[in-house]
Amino acid sequence: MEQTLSIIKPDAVAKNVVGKILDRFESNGLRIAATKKVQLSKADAEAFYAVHAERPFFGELVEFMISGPVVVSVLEGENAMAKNRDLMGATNPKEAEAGTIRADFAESIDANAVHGSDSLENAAIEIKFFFSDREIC
Ligand code: YYY
Ligand code: MG
Repeated sequence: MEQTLSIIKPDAVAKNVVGKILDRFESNGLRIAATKKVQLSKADAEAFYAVHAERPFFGELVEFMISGPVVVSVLEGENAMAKNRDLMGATNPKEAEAGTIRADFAESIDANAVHGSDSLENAAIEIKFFFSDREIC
């Protein structure tokens, strides 16, 4: 069964909508194979977002991701990676379709509520970044 990584970002954790976001996954056929709340260090966030290291927003992205705890989950189901991206909506919440997580819970392009793996290859790397095999059920 396909797996993907989700992160509920500090803005959404601070707004106390973790349960509402996890419900979007479960209500749309995804299972939560693993989940935990984590406070990322600067080194964690820099390593996780290394692909964006040269982008102009990298410094702000890292500062935002360490501004409070996040909730990381492994989501499992048919087409889990693409399905999660659909449920998330566009990166900029102002462009996100109505009914998506970012349209409903995000404020801005930098504080945009959720992360989701963007390929199966990255999903495998990102899942390993956060979870050991025994944590995924
Ligand atoms: O995969 P996704 O999160 O939808 O967008 P990415 O292009 O991978 O960018 C990662 C992350 O960086 C985005 O969720 C917010 C932040 N960001 C930003 O702050 N400003 C931008 N112009 C683009 C992305
Ligand atoms: Mg991305």
